[in-house]
Amino acid sequence: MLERLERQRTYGLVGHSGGGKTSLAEMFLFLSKATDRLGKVEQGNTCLDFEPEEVKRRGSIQPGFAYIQWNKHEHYLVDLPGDLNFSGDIQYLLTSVDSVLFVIDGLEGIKPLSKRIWAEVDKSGLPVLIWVNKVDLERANFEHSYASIQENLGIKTVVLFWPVGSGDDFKGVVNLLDLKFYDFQQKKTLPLPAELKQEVTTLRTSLLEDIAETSEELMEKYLEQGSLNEEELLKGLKSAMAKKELVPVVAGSAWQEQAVGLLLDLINQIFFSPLERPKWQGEDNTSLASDPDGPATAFVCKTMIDPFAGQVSVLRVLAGKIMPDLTLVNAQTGEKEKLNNIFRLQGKERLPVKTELGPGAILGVAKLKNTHTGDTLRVEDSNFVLKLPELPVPVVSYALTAKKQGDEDKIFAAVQKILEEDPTLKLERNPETGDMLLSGMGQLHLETVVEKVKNRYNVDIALELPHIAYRETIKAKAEVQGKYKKQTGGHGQYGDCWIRVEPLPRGGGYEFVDEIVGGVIPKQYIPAVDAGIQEAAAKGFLAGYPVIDFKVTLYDGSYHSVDSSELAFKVAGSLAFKKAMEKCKPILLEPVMKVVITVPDQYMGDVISDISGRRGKVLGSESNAGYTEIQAEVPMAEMLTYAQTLTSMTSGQGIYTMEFAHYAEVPPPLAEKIINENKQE
Ligand SMILES: Nc1nc2c(ncn2[C@@H]2O[C@H](COP(=O)(O)OP(=O)(O)O)[C@@H](O)[C@H]2O)c(=O)[nH]1
Ligand SMILES: [Mg+2]
Repeated sequence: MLERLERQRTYGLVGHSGGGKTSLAEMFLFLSKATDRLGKVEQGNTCLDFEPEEVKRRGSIQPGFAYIQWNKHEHYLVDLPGDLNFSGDIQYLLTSVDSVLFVIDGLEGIKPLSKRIWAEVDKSGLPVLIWVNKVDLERANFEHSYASIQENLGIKTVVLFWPVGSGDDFKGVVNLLDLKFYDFQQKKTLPLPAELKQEVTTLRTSLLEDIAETSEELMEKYLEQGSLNEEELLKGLKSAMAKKELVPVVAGSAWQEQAVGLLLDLINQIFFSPLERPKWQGEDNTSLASDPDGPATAFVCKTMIDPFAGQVSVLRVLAGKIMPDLTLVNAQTGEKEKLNNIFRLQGKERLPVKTELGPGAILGVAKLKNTHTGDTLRVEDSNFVLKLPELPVPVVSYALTAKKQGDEDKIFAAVQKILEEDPTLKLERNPETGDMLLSGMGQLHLETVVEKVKNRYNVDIALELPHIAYRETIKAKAEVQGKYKKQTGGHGQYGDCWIRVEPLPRGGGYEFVDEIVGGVIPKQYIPAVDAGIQEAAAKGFLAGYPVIDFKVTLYDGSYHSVDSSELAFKVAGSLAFKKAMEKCKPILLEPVMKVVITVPDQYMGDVISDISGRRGKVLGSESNAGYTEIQAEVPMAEMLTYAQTLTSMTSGQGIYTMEFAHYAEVPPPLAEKIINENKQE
């Protein structure tokens, strides 16, 4: 098995949507004969974008998994979504691969959103190889793309495949590792043409120097021999990649199969095998070696729901050996899970596996009992739990409603199933507003949920703006009496209390102070007064929203030895509260969000003036590497459709995060409008 694992590569194709990741993976499948027909994204017939939502969009919204064999090596490859709407997948899958093939569009170079995705790759610490794609296009410009990589990604790069020509004139690439010229027309390797020698010599020298500089030993050799042989170069390069000191760059075209075969060879040469990767980091400072003889352990990096076959868990084998019928324990749920059938994933196809698979394998298993994305499966006597990357908090929320009457009950169950697939989605009922709220990373994220529910369960959902959870409070102090007295035939009702009501600072909540002396209200009735006040406060006074941030002091009252009861004092409390509200200058409060917006510098002015237009307050801004981060506080009611605005204002280059900050007074004219609307309802 060791020998086999040395020849195994597990990597992710990462990069901005549209760069050509899926097309490249599709070409990998075709060249390696894993498929006999080349799928094309725009024809909607690729192996990897098979979900109806992807076929419709002509683009990936789900990760794709594939397995190929190339020159006696096995590759497990993952085509990651190229959009931060799917950050959850990006994070968990970066955790599950050993290397990254970063794909950029040779026409556009590094786009602002590629930079954001790069930031995730950078955080993952994985070795990276950059593929500059689409060099076949007329306006493609490798020099420009290469410069934009150096300028934007803040890394030291070296060129490994140097493209000769571009567009229709893209003749071939020079592999600077072996100094051979690969000719596209003849589809073979040729000696280096004389006219390229000078340029190639310069590039080769800087490659040698850059690699030599990463290790003292290599530098000595280089100075001694005046060169490095291919083996030394590769070894040096691999270790520099692992230390994140160098990122090699290659160029070609996924579409025309230009240099894709060379790329596969290079992956065999410079990506880590699972035996070479660093140890897995677990919780509580534990670690686990990526060792086939270690305790069998796997990470659930994705869950997919197939309406027919049910749930498929995708596992990355971290250590040990996994084979059909193996039973593992879920570290999170404690459940014993038997892996009845295991299979490799090839898009939607399943390739059954009968043998044992070691670390690095990515495989699917159907119908586990109680296992979710992010869980660790392990042998019984292990205590290893993989440390998870931190997931971003969902920023965009919509209320879900049924388009067809009678579908309301189905919505919750159907959406709940989709949630299994994606830990960055949240579904909750807001008991106060009655909304069924779905929260996610962005509009696109939530729309794909709605599409999936429609395609899989035939339930039509509309996304609507959520209701705002307003609050009420007071601005003045008052002392009032609440007296409840009822004389009926027999047993009467008597409760009487004097309370002082005063405002508390924002966030102060509710306080109740008992200052009764001499038993003017007997002890057992005091909690009833408190309860009566709280009950009335929850129902609100102005517009039916809970009253918060006030203090009540119960300081006087009276009782009747026969007619007094808990109920009577509760009613007295609530009467007192209502009377107090009339005198205490009640106001309406609204939730204010802390918003952090990041946009390319040139949009800063527009974004700031838009925030002011939303009754927002800009707290500060900071510029760094072409981006400005703006911190602001904005009422939630003004942020409900912000995602769309920001996208159109910044051509899709802005992002933001948002969290609840505090409640603040609604300006009086607006408050009046909200109060009137609520009265009508
Ligand atoms: N000319 C050209 N077009 C390409 C190439 N690779 C991908 N494309 C096109 O670029 C678009 C986006 O490709 P896709 O593979 O979906 O990108 P992804 O979002 O990164 O997976 C599609 O229309 C592809 O046909 C390439 O090498 N050359
Ligand atoms: Mg794609």
